[in-house]
Amino acid sequence: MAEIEVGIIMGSQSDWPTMREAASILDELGVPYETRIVSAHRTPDRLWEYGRAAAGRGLKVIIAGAGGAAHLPGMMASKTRVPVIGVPVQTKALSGVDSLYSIVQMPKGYPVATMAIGAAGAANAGLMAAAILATSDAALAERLDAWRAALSASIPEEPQDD
Ligand code: RP5
Repeated sequence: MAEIEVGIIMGSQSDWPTMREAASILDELGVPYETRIVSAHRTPDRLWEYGRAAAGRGLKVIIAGAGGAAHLPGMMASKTRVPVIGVPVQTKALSGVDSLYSIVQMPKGYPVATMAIGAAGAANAGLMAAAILATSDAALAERLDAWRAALSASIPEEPQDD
């Protein structure tokens, strides 16, 4: 079985409908991953342990999604040198702007590659993770190129009436 190199983590079960968009993309591209609920506030010890072990376990990318006071991606980036891609989950109260601002404005030294708010951001996180792994995996690079070409080919040249 292929080694798992991508971790998809999220602050809550309620983030999964968004974060499964990242998982779907990785499924399409044949990239194995693991999924975990790791909350910065509710399970800080779990966060610490996941970050402490991440590089040694062979993880190459962590996709971290959270909403509201979304500290998970930044805290994970502080705990591991494994690249962290942050997904701001859309919230009811502030539409995900709270999540975005909580994730994007990291202090110098601990970067988080922050995606767009919501489902598009989660899907792009999957694509970004695949692109990172594709720099050292020629077969995955071919699959990613084919995926991108298929998307491009699916876009009509002219708009249609419904
Ligand atoms: C954050 O709080 C989670 O990432 C989630 O987006 C948000 C709300 O969590 P629940 O109250 O739905 O569990 O930690």
